[in-house]
Amino acid sequence: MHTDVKVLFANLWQDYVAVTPSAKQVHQLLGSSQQDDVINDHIALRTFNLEKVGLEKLAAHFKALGYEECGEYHFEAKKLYAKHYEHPDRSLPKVFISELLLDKCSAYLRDTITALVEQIPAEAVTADNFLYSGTHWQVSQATYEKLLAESEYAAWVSAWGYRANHFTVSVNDLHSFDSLEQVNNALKEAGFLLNMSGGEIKGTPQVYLEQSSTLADLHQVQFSDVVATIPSCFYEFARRYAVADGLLYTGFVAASADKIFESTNAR
Ligand code: OOG
Ligand code: NI
Repeated sequence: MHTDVKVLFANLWQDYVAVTPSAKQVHQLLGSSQQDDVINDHIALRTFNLEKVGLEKLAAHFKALGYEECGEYHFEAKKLYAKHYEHPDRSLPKVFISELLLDKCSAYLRDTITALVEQIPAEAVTADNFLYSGTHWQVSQATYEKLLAESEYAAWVSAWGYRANHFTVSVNDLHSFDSLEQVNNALKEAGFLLNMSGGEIKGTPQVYLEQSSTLADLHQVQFSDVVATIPSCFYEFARRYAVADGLLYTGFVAASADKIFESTNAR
């Protein structure tokens, strides 16, 4: 496990930008002067509810660094379950971890994913680099396509493995933008495509959270048989509102998150 939380996020970021080149352009566009001006609200990770690599196994890396479990979320149609974690040091990004509930999926999907996960060496899961270690298996393009037909989420993890699925700009902390709408307009003018599922802005001030996201970059992936270009990772934008006690809401909104997942759908 990592001993330094800043090093963990730096490594997650480096791995993420390697397959999401647009993330650097997002920082150039929104940061007022340099990259450090963009503060991340949260990151998200994806996995399967298998004993070896379940949500809790990923969470253990963050808990060891002082993160605490704060909320849980259910996504019935997508067969997902998620929890979010916060650090006592509020300047650190929140962490959203989801898992696909394989017992609710087809025997084909369950068996295919179980066989992939069996190839991960047991010690890899607790190793320092697990959260940005990518795939530990080989998957063919045909298998990816077959998984995709049932679960976009399963297909994504089969292709990209363990890594940050997105980083999220904290719109509240941007100096040159006052609203999420302004941020979206700047992104669109710069040529970014936004995830329109559930509307360009998901959530409202009434649920204390507004979110938008880019459509995932299209990036080359090495399947066992061919190299192909598929959706990789995306950037999200979050604006939080104060709850009754004047502090910003720190949770997530399941109905909005349900649509954010679709940022990795095929264009
Ligand atoms: C997570 C989607 C949910 C949010 O901020 O609501 C989410 C994912 O796509 O893995 O990140
Ligand atoms: Ni998110």
